[in-house]
Amino acid sequence: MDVRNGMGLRPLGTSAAEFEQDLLSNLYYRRGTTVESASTQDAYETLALTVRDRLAERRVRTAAAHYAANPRWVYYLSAEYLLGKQLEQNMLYSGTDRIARIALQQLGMDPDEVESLDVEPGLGNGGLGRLAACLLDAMATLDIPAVGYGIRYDLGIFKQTFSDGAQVEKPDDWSYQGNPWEFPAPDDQQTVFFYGHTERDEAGKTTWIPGEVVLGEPSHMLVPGHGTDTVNIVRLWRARGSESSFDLSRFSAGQYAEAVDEAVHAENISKVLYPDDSTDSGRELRLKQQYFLVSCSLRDIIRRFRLRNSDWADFPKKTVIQLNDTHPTLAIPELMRLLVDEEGLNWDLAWALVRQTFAYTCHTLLPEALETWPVPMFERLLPRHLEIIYTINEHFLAEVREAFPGDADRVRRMSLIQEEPERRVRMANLAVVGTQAVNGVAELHSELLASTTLRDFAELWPDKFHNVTNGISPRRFIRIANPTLSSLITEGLGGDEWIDDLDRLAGLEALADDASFQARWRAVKQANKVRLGLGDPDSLTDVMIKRFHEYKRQQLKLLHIITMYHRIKANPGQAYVPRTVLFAGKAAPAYHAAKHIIRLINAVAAVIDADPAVSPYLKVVFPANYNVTLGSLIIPAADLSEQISMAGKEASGTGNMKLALNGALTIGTLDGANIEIRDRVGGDNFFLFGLDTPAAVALKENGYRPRDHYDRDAELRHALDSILDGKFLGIGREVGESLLNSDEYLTLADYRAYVDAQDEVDVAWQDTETWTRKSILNTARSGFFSADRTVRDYAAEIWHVNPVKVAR
Ligand code: 8GP
Repeated sequence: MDVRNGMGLRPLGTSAAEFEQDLLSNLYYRRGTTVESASTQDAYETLALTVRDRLAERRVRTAAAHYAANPRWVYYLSAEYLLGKQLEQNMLYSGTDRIARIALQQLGMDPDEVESLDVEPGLGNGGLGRLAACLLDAMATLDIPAVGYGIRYDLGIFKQTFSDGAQVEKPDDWSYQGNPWEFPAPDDQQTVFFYGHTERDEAGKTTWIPGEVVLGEPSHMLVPGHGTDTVNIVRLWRARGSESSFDLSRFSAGQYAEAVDEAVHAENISKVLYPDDSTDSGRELRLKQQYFLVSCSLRDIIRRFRLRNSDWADFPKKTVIQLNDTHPTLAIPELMRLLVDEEGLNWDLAWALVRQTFAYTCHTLLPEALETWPVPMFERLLPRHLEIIYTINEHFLAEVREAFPGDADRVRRMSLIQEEPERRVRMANLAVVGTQAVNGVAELHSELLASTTLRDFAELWPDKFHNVTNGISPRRFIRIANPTLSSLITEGLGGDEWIDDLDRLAGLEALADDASFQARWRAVKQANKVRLGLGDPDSLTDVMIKRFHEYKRQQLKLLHIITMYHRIKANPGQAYVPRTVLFAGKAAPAYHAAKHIIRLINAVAAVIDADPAVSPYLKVVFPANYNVTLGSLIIPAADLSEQISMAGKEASGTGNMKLALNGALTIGTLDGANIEIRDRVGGDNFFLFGLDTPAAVALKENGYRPRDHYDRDAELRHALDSILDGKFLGIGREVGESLLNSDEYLTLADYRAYVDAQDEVDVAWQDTETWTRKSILNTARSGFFSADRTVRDYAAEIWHVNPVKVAR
């Protein structure tokens, strides 16, 4: 039932005329202006509010249904969310996309111009943050009662610009103009403690006397499901100084900076997203951020639990908390603290409840990406939590000693505290010990976690380890990103049910050889290239879009480009397959090696562009500031998807799935989810090359010498020499030297196989019909990579939750 009826409110209309009326009303009452004097910003905010209003009613109904059901909830804790723009999504999900555009036109406004003001909240770095957003989308679509918790960073991931081809970072003040999608919830504000010391009374009860108190101010954004009435939320916390943090007497004395010192200090906690994708910044502020997120969220989770429940024994029955990597792992000792110190539960009962409540997803294999914190810093910031971790460790190591008597080395490796070379708290170990399930994000990754990175733990608790292969939102990454292909698919399949049931794409197999369907498939790709506006739409669009990291090997792609350049220079008369190579992605600001690669790419692009013998065949483009919005433009235009990481390094990848779903063919190694993509699309429709994980490991163990490959392969030598000799505007010697002298990620070892596979790509491209067939089959066979399937896997294997349908 429409809750508004009971409240005597009028239901919002579904016609363009009614939408227009609501626009006018919102313009007047919420922006205080009229059509005649509205700015584009006024129009945008009003449009957003009018769309939001239509989801708000579903949200109210969802909350009522959840309250009535008192279900088991999924609480997703993540330091990062890359949500992407909200407007287009919310128009689609609320069914207002068509009427909104008509209404705007009726009012004399340009819908495209108005919509262009929607800003992407860049509250994440890369794959991990975007996965969080895709999972929220799928949970809502599958009617799973869920709340995402995160931090409302004032400044999101930096804006990337280029100066002389080098990456320059600019702050991303994403909500400078306000954020119409956000609902503040001041009633649910929380208080967070830091520093100080602990005290114990005679009864043994411990109290934490904090040295700093900060407020956590929540707001939430709506997370609507597609094709259902469920609207979940993502609740983001912002740090605030308490009222007393403003020093009025200092202000009156003219000491303006000092007067706000304390408040500024507090607010810095949610000031900026840490821009490192895989390395530990080691800064106290980051640990503070993590505790801030955890402390606010747990208190909110408990508040919600108490709305319908009173017995702590029921807590794990009603609550599963998924830790998105180790960033929110402090939730484990924090829940222990709340249960033992504040609620007075005994340790053993509290520990049993905690362990049943949490689950942990690991997103990496790189040992340097596993977080650890120096004990002295940890102790200063969170004195009580360190005591709790010590106690957990004592009990845990006793368990290890019992299971593996006399194995002191194992005990040392598994301890929650690293002793050498300095004492540090190991967050991944804590995350495994304090949870009921641990999962990797692709089959290979989960196997490698259990056999290498977390092997000791998998030997102790084999049943705790799971695989849940990542997935992507079909709504965002094909329906919204690629509307023309979506229409063609809907026509081909005779309905649009595939959007929420992606396995139905298999029906396209029957059309893969149909000449007229193929022609239309190509026309869509062509139009998407034109829409992207980079390079010749007839050329093979070859894309590598992802964070810059040496393990992902943008440098390998670059060596291939330089090789193509040399071949064309050597034989200018010949016909070559024209290619547009597109790079996009950011490097962590302190990751110098990755930034050198960026600079070299831009230099190579400039040299090629200036060379009339080469530029008709080869163009390198590198649009700045890759984000969800730019990705959504590039992915539908891609012919070839570069997934060329060193085997055993990429946990999963999700860009690989987005590109395959949009009909790009993959050239890739046997790494991460590439393996599962190839298994499904078929070896004939995938360009495989390079060392597999065992071969890569063996090569490194036997003493890898990159120079051997350089000495042996003339084309490789030519490519590397041209870098070392400064042929590309004098840029990139660091890249060349690092490849020749260390090449940690086996770039040179895979070079020949890669270039040969690229030659096969050129051959395949020239057979247009066969290529189109492969492209259609890639889409047809990508249904497995829907985030809906991923969420179903989590729900069945790890969460054990059931959907709650929201009645109309
Ligand atoms: C990424 C992985 O690199 C990528 O393979 C995977 O697809 C994605 O997570 C989603 O599972 N990892 C991160 O983005 C990341 O920030 N990892 C740091 C925490 C180590």
